[in-house]
Amino acid sequence: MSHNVESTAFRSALEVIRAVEPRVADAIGAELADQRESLKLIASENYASPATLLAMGNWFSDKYAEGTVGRRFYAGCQNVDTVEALAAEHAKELFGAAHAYVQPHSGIDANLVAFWAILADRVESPALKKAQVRQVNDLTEADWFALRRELGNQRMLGMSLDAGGHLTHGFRPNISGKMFDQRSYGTDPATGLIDYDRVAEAAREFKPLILVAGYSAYPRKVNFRVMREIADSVGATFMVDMAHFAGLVAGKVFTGDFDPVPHAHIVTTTTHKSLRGPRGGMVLCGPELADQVDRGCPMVLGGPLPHVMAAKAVALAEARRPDFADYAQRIVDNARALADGLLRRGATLVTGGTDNHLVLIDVSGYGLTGRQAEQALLDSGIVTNRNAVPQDPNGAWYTSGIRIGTPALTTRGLGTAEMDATAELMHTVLTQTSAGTGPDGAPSKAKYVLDPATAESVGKQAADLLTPFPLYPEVELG
Ligand code: DSN
Repeated sequence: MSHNVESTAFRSALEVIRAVEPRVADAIGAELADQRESLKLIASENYASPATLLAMGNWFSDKYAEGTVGRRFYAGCQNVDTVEALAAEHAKELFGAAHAYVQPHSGIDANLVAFWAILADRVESPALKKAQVRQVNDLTEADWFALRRELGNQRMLGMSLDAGGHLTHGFRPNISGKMFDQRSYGTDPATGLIDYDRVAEAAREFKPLILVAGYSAYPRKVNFRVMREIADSVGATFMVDMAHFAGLVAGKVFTGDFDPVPHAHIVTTTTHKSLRGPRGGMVLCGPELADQVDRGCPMVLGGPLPHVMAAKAVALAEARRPDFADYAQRIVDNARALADGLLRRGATLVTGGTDNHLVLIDVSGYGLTGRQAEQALLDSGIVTNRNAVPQDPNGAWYTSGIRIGTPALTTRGLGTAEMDATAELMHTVLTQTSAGTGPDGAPSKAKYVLDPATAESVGKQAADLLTPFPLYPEVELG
């Protein structure tokens, strides 16, 4: 039995929880077991360090702390101030940003904070000006009406969802698509790549207040210098959502034109994807937007989560260590090896490959929808998620794509040889699965046929692949 501190910490915590509600303790233990056993290829997931996880489980969770460091709406926030300031300091140093706001609870929240800050900064509104100088009580009904009309009538240009953009970049089912008069740019149908001339043309025609770059399913780098030039040419504020690739920016894999921080007016991110921190969000900006960004809570956000800010401080300190750069480079090397392995075995990849942490497979060539492929892979111990491909005929629910990413497996220590083996396992499942039919015999977009013996054999090989790379080897729950 191990007696290291991590095992002791987690075992003790589970013992305390078990005394109150054993089913919760069991579920936590089961989650670790499941994560240990699965070949996790979800591009947006990772494994935070024990220190990051432990920083979240404490009495900071009990504290209300609306406001910002040193300027709270509640008394007794001196320790919250310490961790919030530390997290912001680490973020500024890591990314070379003038200002960091570490309160957002998620990426969506971070984007809402940024939208508010940009609107407040950019929209010429006498009513808004009055509100900003704290004369809210003096606003007349006509002022409020003008304010709503002025704020609610602004334009955003972002990447379309099926080209790899995110829901919060103006897609209609999300509040961003309802708040803004939105238009999107896609990718070149022949190459799958962003066509910057087309983005510039769309910007010239549409004249957005905000130009958004960033993605959740685009497997290539984005040239943020060029995007900033486009934004400047039409007087737009340039916002980058780097949620997916923040770890690659932190690890200096994306530098120069591909580092969003020097080029964007405002950058948002999550902290739990390639950055490998706790679940949460963050906003980086220059001094011009800092004051509005800091109004995120209570303007847009509920009370800050001090326990998560403590964990952000820990994870960001980890990301400042030299070995994080090595980790970030290995993420990209692994994604390339996975893409190459799939291509060699005949897969069709959107854009023909990758230069970041993710790969998007068009599974229509196997005669499958994304939903069928996702489930068949899951049956075989490989966890992925279905995702639309550009101009997807199957829409966002069934889709024609499978998105995979390497941040999590790279954390476990798997390397390029294991990525090739993973490609082989995926190839086996995708070529051995066929589309099924519904009860009426009609073709189904959800049903599929895969010999259970094949699924079992692949699942066994996937488990064998993971055996030399134990997850949280320092944690033994006994
Ligand atoms: N859910 C995240 C992802 O998987 O990309 C983005 O919101």
